[in-house]
Amino acid sequence: PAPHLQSYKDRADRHTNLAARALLRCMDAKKTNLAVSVDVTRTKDFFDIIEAVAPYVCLIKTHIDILEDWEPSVTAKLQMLASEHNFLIFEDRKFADIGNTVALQYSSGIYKISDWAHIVNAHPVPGPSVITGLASVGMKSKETRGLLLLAEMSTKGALTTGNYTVDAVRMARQYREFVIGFIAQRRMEGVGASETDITAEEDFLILAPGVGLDAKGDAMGQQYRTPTEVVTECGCDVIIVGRGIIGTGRDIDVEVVKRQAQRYQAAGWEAYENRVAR
Ligand code: BMP
Repeated sequence: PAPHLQSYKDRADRHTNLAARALLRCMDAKKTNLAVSVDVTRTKDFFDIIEAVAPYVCLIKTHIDILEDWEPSVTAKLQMLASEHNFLIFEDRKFADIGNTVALQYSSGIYKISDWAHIVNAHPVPGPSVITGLASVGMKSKETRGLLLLAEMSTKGALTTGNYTVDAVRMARQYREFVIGFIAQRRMEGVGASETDITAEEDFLILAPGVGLDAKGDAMGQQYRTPTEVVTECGCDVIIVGRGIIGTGRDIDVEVVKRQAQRYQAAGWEAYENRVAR
């Protein structure tokens, strides 16, 4: 059967990339396909949110460069929490430059992303060299690292359509040891593939942003769908939720954050169970 009709556990047992395997294992063990996007600018809020949602997530998604009071101890603590609470870390860096530059942006600068992020993502726009550049760092790491390509975006008017998406999937197929899946809005197996392109062991994870239970969008082009639409109907594996959980106000209410995380975890898991039971 297609990957999205199999259980996360079976897929974990079969997956050859260690980061993908760890993520699927964690999803199965914690019964969650929820990733929380911790888009806040103060380190205190960042950790308050992570500690509140940790039991309910498989993945914490960061934009590390929006923290105004970042210091090296932040990423050290994040790593500690990840192993303590069993979740993976995804830095949403969206690399999009020549291979040499993305390798430096991944490994160096003040953030040294490859030291602590299990998963990163890249725009396919530069072509395959963006993958090989990042792989020159990620595949050397002793740790388990994986890359997601942005095959589709959630925003109104996104240019990630048609042949662009098809070519993104073709690129990923050439580098299956490092590219573990896509940021996308639906499954990608059928996209741009002739029968011979797809091998039985191909299992790309689909992580979908643009998920909300209460709002349809924001004032800046974001569009939301429900976990049922995203997971059951479109076959995505992980729901990425930011403001639906952390709220839009300046102050963080950890009790509300916790309740919303539980709510999205339950909705995401039910949507998954309805999918594999079909
Ligand atoms: P929110 O749920 O608050 O709309 O946040 C969505 C998060 O996912 C943001 O961090 C954004 O950068 C990211 N994202 C997205 O919304 N759409 C995409 O297509 C790709 C993204 O990484």
